[in-house]
Amino acid sequence: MTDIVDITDLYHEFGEGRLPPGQRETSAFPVLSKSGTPSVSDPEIEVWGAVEEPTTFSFDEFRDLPSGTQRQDFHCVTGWSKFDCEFTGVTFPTLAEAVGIEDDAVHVMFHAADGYTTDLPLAACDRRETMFAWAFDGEPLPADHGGPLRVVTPHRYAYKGAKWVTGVEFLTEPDRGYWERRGYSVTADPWAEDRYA
Ligand SMILES: Nc1nc2c(c(=O)[nH]1)N[C@H]1C(S)=C(S)[C@@H](COP(=O)(O)O)O[C@H]1N2
Ligand SMILES: [Mo]
Repeated sequence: MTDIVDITDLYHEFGEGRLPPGQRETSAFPVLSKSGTPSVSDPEIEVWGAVEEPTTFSFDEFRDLPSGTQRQDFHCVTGWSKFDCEFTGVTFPTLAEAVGIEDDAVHVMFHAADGYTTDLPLAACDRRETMFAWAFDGEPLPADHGGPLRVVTPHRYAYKGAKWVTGVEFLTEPDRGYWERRGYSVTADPWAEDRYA
């Protein structure tokens, strides 16, 4: 058994309560996808842009990076929150260290197998709770929830977490992802109720 790092107290940095304003707690884990579940079996993860070593990882190579399990909460912008999700994977800072971020990188675009994209300022995603996860509650991540590999962002609304992630692009100026182009917030802080731009 590996240790589980409990980061469910991260809300102290952002707000008063563990349940962000306007959210309802649910024990279910609804599925939200823009266009169904693509079939992905053995993803490659390409990392490019403002990095010292642009790298394409096979899924095996990716899982060989230092990894761990965190207990974290999940906040969907449509109003539900699920507490105590256990995700196993690689943290964003671990990936960033593996490729080396260049000084002029300020923003990140995540790319996914269904054509989904989502963006975040580098400072907002270069945090240990931003994880590339392949297991949920000790089981391989279900395909509907982004398996084999997805991103999770417990400090941001969940649309910042690309399911079926295939690419991480480091940008020297901001660009907008799928929902961000359609009026959703770039910052997406649940405790500030940053739902819409
Ligand atoms: N690739 C991809 N990632 C995605 C989405 C998507 O449509 N495609 N939907 C986002 C949205 S809007 C939410 S709320 C969460 C939902 O994750 P879940 O289906 O595991 O609950 O995934 C996010 N990541
Ligand atoms: Mo969502």
